[in-house]
Amino acid sequence: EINACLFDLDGVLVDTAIYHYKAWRRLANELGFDFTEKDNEKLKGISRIQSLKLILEWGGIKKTSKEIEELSQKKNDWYLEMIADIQPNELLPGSREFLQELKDHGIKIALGSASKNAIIILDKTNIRHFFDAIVDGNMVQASKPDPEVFLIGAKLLNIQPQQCVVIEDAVAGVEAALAGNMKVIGIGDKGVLKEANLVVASLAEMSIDQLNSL
Ligand code: B16
Ligand code: MG
Repeated sequence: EINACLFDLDGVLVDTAIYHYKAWRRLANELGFDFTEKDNEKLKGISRIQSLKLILEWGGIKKTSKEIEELSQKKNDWYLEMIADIQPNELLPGSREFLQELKDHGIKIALGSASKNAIIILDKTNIRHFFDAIVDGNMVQASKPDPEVFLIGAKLLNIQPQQCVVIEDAVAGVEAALAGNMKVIGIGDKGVLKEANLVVASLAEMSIDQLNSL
């Protein structure tokens, strides 16, 4: 039986994955190279610093840790500019309705995001009140595919991992959920999120009944 739902944020509830991609690409372009949307899949769900290290590897560029810190700050400033005016209408299809349905059925709700900007986004899109627990990038040591972010969420909700389902758009996030002994629903492409127990195109396709059939 499923008693809790743990949500990833970027790319699951809100359409912010595109802003991360734009901001990282701008940085790469400034450093003299580019990367594709397919490369970008590898950046989803991993921390800011790890993303930057991967991008620098792609560009064959070496930077000191001080420079890496500055570049990651620069990307985050651009990202914050892009999300400054984010509105509830940038919630992905079905997000708010599914959160409401879970609430109505007494299923606990947690956030499990790698982002350090998660709270700002929950506030601006008016969905913070749905969450019984919020775990974000400021609270974890190890980033996805390590299960830490979801295990902390389950613990805060006081629900066993086996009774949790994670909803994720990133390969690293799907792996994290499985490593934590949780069920996982992928949002996006079946070919990419192969390991998930179920893959749907968006939360608009989700219903409570599907949770218990996992
Ligand atoms: P920030 P999620 C992740 O959020 C994003 O998928 C990933 O692209 C980003 O690098 C990471 O958050 C860190 O975000 O720079 O805002 O701290 O998908 O786990 O909600
Ligand atoms: Mg995501």
